[in-house]
Amino acid sequence: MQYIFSHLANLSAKAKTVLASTFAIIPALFPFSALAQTEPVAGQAVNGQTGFQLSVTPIMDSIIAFHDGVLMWTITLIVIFVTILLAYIIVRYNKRANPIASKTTHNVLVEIVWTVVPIVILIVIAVPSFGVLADQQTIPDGERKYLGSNVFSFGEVEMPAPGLTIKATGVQWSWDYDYVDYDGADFSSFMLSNEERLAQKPNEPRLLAVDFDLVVPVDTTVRVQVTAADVIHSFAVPSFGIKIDAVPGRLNETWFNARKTGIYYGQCSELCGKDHAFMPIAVRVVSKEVFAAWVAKVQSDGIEEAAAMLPPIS
Ligand SMILES: [Cu+2]
Repeated sequence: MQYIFSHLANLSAKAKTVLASTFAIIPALFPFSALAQTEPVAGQAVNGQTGFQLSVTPIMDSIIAFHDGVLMWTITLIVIFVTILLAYIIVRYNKRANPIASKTTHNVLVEIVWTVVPIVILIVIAVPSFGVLADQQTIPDGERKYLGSNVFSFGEVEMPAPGLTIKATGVQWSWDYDYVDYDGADFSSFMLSNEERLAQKPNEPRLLAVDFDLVVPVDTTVRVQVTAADVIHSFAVPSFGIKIDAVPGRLNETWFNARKTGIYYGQCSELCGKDHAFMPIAVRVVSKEVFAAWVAKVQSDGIEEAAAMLPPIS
């Protein structure tokens, strides 16, 4: 009996060492870029995707550059360092290898190092992070420059002042869009049920396709004023890098400038009730000419006629 127990203890000590060293080499064998096996696309998630959707705005460029560049390297190095430290302590200072424990309780140098190093790490993360946040919060005036994918620059991407303002109102369970510069151009956007989707928009994804898309022109700064009619919702489109709360009685502002035509989906991102998952946002980015024709059609003939003039998504 005694023999079995000591054998088991021995085995578990060995297993611990093996486990610890395995965990230590995993990050080295699989750099994070190799973990993403599915190529991301812009506008919607694809099966098996682990990273972000592709970016089509300078804000999302800066979010991706900050995440993949500064953050990922920082946390990967910390994980590797802590894992190696842990493995070393398990091997070197277990009861068998180190039967008489040291009585050391304080070490001034070590204590200073483990206080100062995390502060330095936080500052390195905070500086570009605040820059990215400030970009998101500041509507372009035509003069301010934006970080784009160089989060350590002081701004190198020029952005025109808003050419279009849209008011988006979160409603249980739709988004109401109002093109405030165009009289009469306002409509509600509801998710299509699966039957409706298969009948009307078979090439668009389930739970994301809506009856009437939010149509905007390409290469134009769009100011989005966001509010809600009932409870708190949140207006978010991942490929644009925007996510802002829609609060009743309050007007929040965000902006985007999409550089590529196409359709970009988002979802309500604040738990707002039973159909929270079923109030998607579909933004259709079209050429400036198509937008001008579309918005004129909305004003003259209504949203249904205008939606019919846009080619179906292939
Ligand atoms: Cu909602």
